[in-house]
Amino acid sequence: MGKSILIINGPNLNMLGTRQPEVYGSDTLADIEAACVARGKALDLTIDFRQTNDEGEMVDWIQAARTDHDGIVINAAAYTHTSVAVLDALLAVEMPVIEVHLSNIHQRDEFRQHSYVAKAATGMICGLGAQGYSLALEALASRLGTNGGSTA
Ligand code: CA2
Repeated sequence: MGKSILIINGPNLNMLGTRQPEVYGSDTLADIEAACVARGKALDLTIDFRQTNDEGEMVDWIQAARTDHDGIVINAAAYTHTSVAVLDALLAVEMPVIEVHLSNIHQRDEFRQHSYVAKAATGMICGLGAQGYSLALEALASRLGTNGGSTA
């Protein structure tokens, strides 16, 4: 049976496609979800795609993933740079975690260049726009040993 992947999107990512396309691309979050579901199908992964503007809700979702999911893709957005609570939840979850950012956070403001999430992440993809989510699913499929996952 296919593995289940939780994809978590943080604050303001519900606004994607409406402003700052030069930074974040022109895809909406619904476009990214559709691409993830399609990629997941090819990789035999079930995709649970969510967005929240609430830090506590994000922590609750990460905690629940322990029993409900096999891997996590997370774009914690602004909480990436501020949240020890999200880091602690990720450190406790004991499954592969891939951090994704649409923009290259290392080319941006200094405060965006530090990630608490990175401390708990198996790997991190940034600067490749929406494609980063699909690449994160490839990485998880490979680590979880599902059909279609490349070994790269
Ligand atoms: O590059 C990324 O994916 C970020 O996680 C996006 C976050 C930002 O705080 C991180 O530093 C990097 C912000 C997402 C806000 O997205 C908007 C999109 C359109 C309009 C307003 C906000």
